[in-house]
Amino acid sequence: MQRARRVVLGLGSNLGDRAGNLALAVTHLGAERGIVVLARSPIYVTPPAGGPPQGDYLNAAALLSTALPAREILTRTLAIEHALGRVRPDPVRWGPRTIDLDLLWIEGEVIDEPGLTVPHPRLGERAFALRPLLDVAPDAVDPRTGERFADLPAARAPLVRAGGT
Ligand code: A4P
Ligand code: MG
Repeated sequence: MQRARRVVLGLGSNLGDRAGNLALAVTHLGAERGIVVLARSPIYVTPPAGGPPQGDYLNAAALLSTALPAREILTRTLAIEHALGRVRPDPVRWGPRTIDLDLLWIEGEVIDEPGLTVPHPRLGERAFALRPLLDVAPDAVDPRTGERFADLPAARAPLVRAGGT
């Protein structure tokens, strides 16, 4: 069993009770054996990137401490997505969804396997993923390059916080 390390998940929702979906996902994560939720970011309202015309997303991130292997974390997040009503396979790529949980970053780990890439391949370009990650892990470094995520241009892109969060 490896030692616990920091893991950041990206959370997104643009269907149904969006804020409720994000909150429920964090509740489910905290109820998992072997996972401790250390922090969650503010919630941001973000225009959809890619995909068909669809409503705005709420995006956030959760900082976890866990010794679980990356594959096991993915299995658990897929189960939580399912429990929250995510329909798979997605009817449309990058279409609207009740909940999307992405494994954005695992401290010190690079994974390139079929069905699992960590850090998340589009993390560096997407303010809606990068900014919440930096809220909960401001010192996060890209293990592939040693570069601080905070130094990427997308880290400075403006993002709108949801009211009351
Ligand atoms: N997979 C591989 N690596 C990972 C990882 N690091 N984390 C595989 C999670 N999953 C990973 O993902 C498809 C498959 O990717 C999974 O079964 C897993 O084996 P998915 O969640 O079914 O589909 P997806 O999320 O639509 O695909 P993808 O390519 O991950 O899309 P993105 O990049 O997550 O984009 N706009 C805004 N404003 N906010 C958003 O949150 N999200 C998307 C989805 C598009 N536009 C958005 C947002
Ligand atoms: Mg996803």
